[in-house]
Amino acid sequence: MLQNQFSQASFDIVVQKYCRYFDVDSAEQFSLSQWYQVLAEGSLALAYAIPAQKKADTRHVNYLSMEFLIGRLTGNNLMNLGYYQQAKAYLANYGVEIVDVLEQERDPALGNGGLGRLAACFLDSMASLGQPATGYGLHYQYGLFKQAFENGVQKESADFWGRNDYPWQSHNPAKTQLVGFGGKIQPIKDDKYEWQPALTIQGKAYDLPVVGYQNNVVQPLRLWQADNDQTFSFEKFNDGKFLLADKEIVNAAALTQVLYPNDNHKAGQKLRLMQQYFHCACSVADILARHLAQGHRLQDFAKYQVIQLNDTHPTLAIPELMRVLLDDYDLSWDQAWEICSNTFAYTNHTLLPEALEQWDQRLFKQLLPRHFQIVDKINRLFQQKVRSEFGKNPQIWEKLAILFDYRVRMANLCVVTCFKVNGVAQIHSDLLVTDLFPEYHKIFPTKFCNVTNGITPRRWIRQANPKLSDLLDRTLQTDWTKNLEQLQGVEKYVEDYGFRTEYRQIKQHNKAILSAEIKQTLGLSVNEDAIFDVQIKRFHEYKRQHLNLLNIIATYQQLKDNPNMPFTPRLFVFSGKAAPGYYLAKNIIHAINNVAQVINHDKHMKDKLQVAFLPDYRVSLAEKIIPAADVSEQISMAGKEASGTGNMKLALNGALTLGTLDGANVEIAQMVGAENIFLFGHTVESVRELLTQGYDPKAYYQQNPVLKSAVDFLTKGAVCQGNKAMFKLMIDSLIERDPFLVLADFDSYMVAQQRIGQAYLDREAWLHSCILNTARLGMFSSDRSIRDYQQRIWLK
Ligand code: 8GP
Repeated sequence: MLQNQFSQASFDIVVQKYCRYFDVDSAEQFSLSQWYQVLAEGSLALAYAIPAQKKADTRHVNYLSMEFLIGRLTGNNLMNLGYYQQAKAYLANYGVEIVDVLEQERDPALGNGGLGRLAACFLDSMASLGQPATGYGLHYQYGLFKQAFENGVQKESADFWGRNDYPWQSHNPAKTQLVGFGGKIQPIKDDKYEWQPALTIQGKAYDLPVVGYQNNVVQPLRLWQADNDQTFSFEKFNDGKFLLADKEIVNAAALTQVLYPNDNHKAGQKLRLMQQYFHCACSVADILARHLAQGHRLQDFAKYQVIQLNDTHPTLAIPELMRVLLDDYDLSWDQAWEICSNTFAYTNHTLLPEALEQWDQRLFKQLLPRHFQIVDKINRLFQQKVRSEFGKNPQIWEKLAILFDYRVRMANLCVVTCFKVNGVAQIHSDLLVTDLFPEYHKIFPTKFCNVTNGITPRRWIRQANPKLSDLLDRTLQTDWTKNLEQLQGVEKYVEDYGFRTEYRQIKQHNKAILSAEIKQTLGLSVNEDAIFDVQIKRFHEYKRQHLNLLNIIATYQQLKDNPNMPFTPRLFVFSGKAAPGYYLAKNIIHAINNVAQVINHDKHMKDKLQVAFLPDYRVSLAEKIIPAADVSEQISMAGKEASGTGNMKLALNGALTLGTLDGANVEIAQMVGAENIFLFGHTVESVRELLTQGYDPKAYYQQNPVLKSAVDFLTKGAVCQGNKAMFKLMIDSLIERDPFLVLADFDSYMVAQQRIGQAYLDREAWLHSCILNTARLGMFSSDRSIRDYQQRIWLK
């Protein structure tokens, strides 16, 4: 039962206020964006009208993440509050459509991709399940860059998302923290030191309400913003000479200005290390303060708090908690270690070596002298343990050391300290043990576990696909969003004429909405009866958007040579950003755009083959693309995609997966059954075999005329405007090295695409598969993931 009733009066007050602010006589004169402000502020008041939860006798989850890709909040929060319909009616009284108002909201792009969006889904699920939790992140002034295309080339511009005017945040002055950097350490006694930082920065808390799904739970996402501390001392600052060179550091606010635009890649800069420490220091202080304020004893910290590290980015929370316990609370090393090693748990999101963070030891020591000392001691104690397990074995120590070769390895610090380490899909968790951390597994056999990712059905079906939600409501007569496994109930209706007709119409309706978006953004009229084949994700070589592209080119060439060949019309939709410094990924984007130009301007291809690359991929755009997709491209090289979550969103909304046996595709295939998914390509095992035999991509290129001609297409004519070298970066990488086996999987991929073309012709069988995908994807709710975290990690 909801305790609060939707209050028209509270909205009336906000309307009055904004009539004054906007200098208008009545709300009839509000523009849509003004209505958005009113709606968001009114909804925020309703969220905070829900009383704070009483102190629970369970562990509080502190979810530390440098990224939270929360998406638009107003519609989602109104839905979770249970007031969406009332708010809609309220606006309708003024002749205003709520959907038009909600379109005014900008997405706060406070993350890069997978891991950031996962964090947002988890917050929603924790609140919806009543798991006491606080999300801790950073209040970036600029989110992930905005992407535009100039002559097909990605251009980045600053995403000034309106941090200061964002209606869903509130400055919480009670929670301000102070964070030190640099300086000196003074020994006091034994393991106790006094750290005298050279520079102190203020961390201000900005809270956003995370609203549980119709359960009267609201808990914070707390984002830290750096500011100059009033007690800033130039004398001390000058003392830390290394900081002097960095003028920008004097301006503390610079610390939370930018989000590093890297996905699956480490960003080794000093400012990034400072950001990480700032995030951790503020969060640890806040967690400790809350723990003590709730009347718990310090010794019981691990009993009442768990700190979940979303990848290694918040690893500094470990030495920070150690430092505070040792130096400020006077605990012994063993007491402090006991607490830390029972409080922290670590989630790994990638096996890619270039993404595993390591810091230069000198930089680390300069910025965080006391933390370095603590990490050094953890490392030395661990070395003793390794020796007792493996004897004195330098090769093994080289792999396991936290400090090695003047580097500080964050993943190793996490594995050594945390009581649990998890991967994000079964295959990934297995590879974590067999490939990345086998020796650790030997030392700590019970530490490793799997929690397969999930997505929140509130945003990814209920909000993104209202028509499908309505059909599911009427069919299942239960609120399936609370227990997504109930979607199994749909299986009964897979042959039901009425259900099938509606399901089909909904997909067609969603395709029409996406077509309108494509028309508006790109000026391209698409064939709404074509297969909508979608690849939406960050650009990375391992995700192999260029494999998709090569098939598009080959298909185009076949259609040119043989215009009457049987062919099921296709619309290929791409969306996604490349890191600004990742030139190869940007080259792939450029190539897709130029190929799209050629194909879309070829009148013989009209309604047959079209390519739409929608710029500036973000949560709100994903919400439009996903419900309209027929085919979901999940084509990474096996062993490289930790999980994927787009694969789950697309399959739930009735797209059939075209994928490799990688990440969560493996589990999706198990759930939907082999007949309802299109698998292709090398497996983890056969990748390994091929690479040990010695892989020669050039041989594939030379021996396969279809492939050769597709690659060569990129060096000829209109696509490269006569500049043969335009896509050299990509082509050389493919032919000379091909680290992700694009050429080796090309044939198998093309065959799978042809199978899809065939399968789509039998529209009844295709629909059958789509419905079964929706019915069988229930386990991929992030509610299930959170329950797994509770059982396997948090509640032990
Ligand atoms: C991503 C993985 O690539 C993806 O497979 C997975 O579904 C997702 O995490 C959530 O678990 N990894 C990242 O987003 C990542 O490593 N990002 C960091 C470098 C920023």
